[in-house]
Amino acid sequence: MQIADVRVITSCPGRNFVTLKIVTDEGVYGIGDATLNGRERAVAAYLEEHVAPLLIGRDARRIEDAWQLLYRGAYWRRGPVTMRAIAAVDVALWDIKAKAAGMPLYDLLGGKSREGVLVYGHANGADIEETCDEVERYIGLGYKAVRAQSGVPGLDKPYGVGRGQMFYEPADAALPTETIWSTSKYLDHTPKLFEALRDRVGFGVELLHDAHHRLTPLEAARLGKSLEPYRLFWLEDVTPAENQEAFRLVRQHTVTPLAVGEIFNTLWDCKDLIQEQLIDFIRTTVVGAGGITHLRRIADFAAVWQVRTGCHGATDLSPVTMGAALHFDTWVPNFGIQEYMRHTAETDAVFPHAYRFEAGLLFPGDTPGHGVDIDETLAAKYPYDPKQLPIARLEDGTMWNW
Ligand code: KDG
Ligand code: MG
Repeated sequence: MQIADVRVITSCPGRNFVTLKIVTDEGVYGIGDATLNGRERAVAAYLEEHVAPLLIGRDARRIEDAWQLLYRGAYWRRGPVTMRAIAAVDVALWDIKAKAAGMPLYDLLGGKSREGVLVYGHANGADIEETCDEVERYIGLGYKAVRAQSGVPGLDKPYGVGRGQMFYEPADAALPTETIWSTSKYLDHTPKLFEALRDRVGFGVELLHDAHHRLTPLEAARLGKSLEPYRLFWLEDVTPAENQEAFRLVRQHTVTPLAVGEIFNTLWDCKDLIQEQLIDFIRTTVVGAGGITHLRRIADFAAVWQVRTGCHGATDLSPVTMGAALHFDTWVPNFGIQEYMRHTAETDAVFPHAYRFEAGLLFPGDTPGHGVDIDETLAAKYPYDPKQLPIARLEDGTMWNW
């Protein structure tokens, strides 16, 4: 079964997505996601110029060899652009193999470890009251786990607060929107949010929160400690993790569970965090970390230290990544939770998919492959629309982490 055609499809059905379609000489095709929010063209060019010519004529069944070719063979390793391009090829090839075998992908990976995939939704509000209302709305929709983000008094556009939608869409302008950040205002406010939430909804629902890389290790430790009474499922990205050792300080001071990794691309980015048991959940996902082939290695490594998975699943991860991640989640023994932000109706129409939500769980469906397709004719009606992520500055103008 040889690779006969490789197509890169860039489209904006509500937001930008880069999708890879690999077609074999036997007519079976596979779909992969290559979206890198705000830097879409870089991955599309990497795939078109440097990867597609290597794939034509290769045996589509040799997934591992293709992965090694693209990783080792490029000489220049790792990084978000390279690893997303590799992920797109890898996921498309797993899709082809599972379709050719007539199996849902989870069966090819080793079969179901669970019946359904626990997901968390995104509740956000302009203030504490509105956020509590939103969390209740999610509970009413059947969610068993909810991430809560609230506006902070004195800060205009804090991270994670949407505009009356069921999702938070940060990439909103062709040039980055500037936001202002104050750690002290945020640290004063956030424990009040979770106190109010537990008063309102009790302890029967899992609550999560994302600090989005804004804190220093000591501030992160303080936040973790102050949130302990409210028993979070996890506290995410409390401090940037380029320096993995920074998490030692956080860990020494709090038993609030920690989650990191949506911006990591390889096992090398998180191996110290995992083997020193500095985190509880690893957030790498299929498109971010080199596809099913590499994500599986990260998960197996994490299992040794009882670190569980928590795949990134914001709207910039296309339905293709969601579908593939759900098959992975259904199989992976050390599963923790899956993030789930709903896509717009336009996105769902361009990517017909087999997965469905029911009573707080997502189910990948049983169609052969990962169960997500692309309607190329419809995709062509939504041309690329350049959008970048916002940036954050401190109140004195200093550039900070968004
Ligand atoms: O593109 C950036 C988003 O994926 C990110 O801001 C979302 O932090 C995020 C999350 O936890 O979903
Ligand atoms: Mg996050």
